[in-house]
Amino acid sequence: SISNFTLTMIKPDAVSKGLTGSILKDITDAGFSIIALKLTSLTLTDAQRFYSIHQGKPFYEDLIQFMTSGPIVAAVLKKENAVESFRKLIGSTNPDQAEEGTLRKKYAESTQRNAVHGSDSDENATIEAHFHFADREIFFCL
Ligand code: YYY
Ligand code: MG
Repeated sequence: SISNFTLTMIKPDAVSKGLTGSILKDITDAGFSIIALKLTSLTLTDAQRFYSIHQGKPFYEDLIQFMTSGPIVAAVLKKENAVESFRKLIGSTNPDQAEEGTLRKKYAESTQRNAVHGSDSDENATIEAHFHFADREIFFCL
């Protein structure tokens, strides 16, 4: 199905290394419009809620710890078929398996510290966009 938008987070590893500008440029060069954007952070409760689907998995506690360790950048991105197109741009969860030219290949340190989040379905893109942004902060006109 065709979705117009997806939600991304530039994760604490990439923000702390000053990669925000490069990553946003790669994203817009790939044809996405940034229709919402903020430098923010996740509280413990926020991170537990955002990643609740992964609760109980062996990596969950460390993931929550990492995602609350520093500032992140949240953005809503608009493009035709945005969810699938952006998942292709970010590459595999494990950067060692990510294709050349993908954001995780270029910027990730490890499976946990993998630089960028992307929504995995249209339904989750809607949930995740509203997790970070009020309606008035999302500009579909862009
Ligand atoms: O959607 P994606 O981010 O590519 O991976 P998920 O399977 O949804 O896992 C979310 C997040 O959890 C992943 O980006 C890093 C972390 N993680 C991990 O630390 N170790 C794993 N074996 C799997 C995922
Ligand atoms: Mg996922």
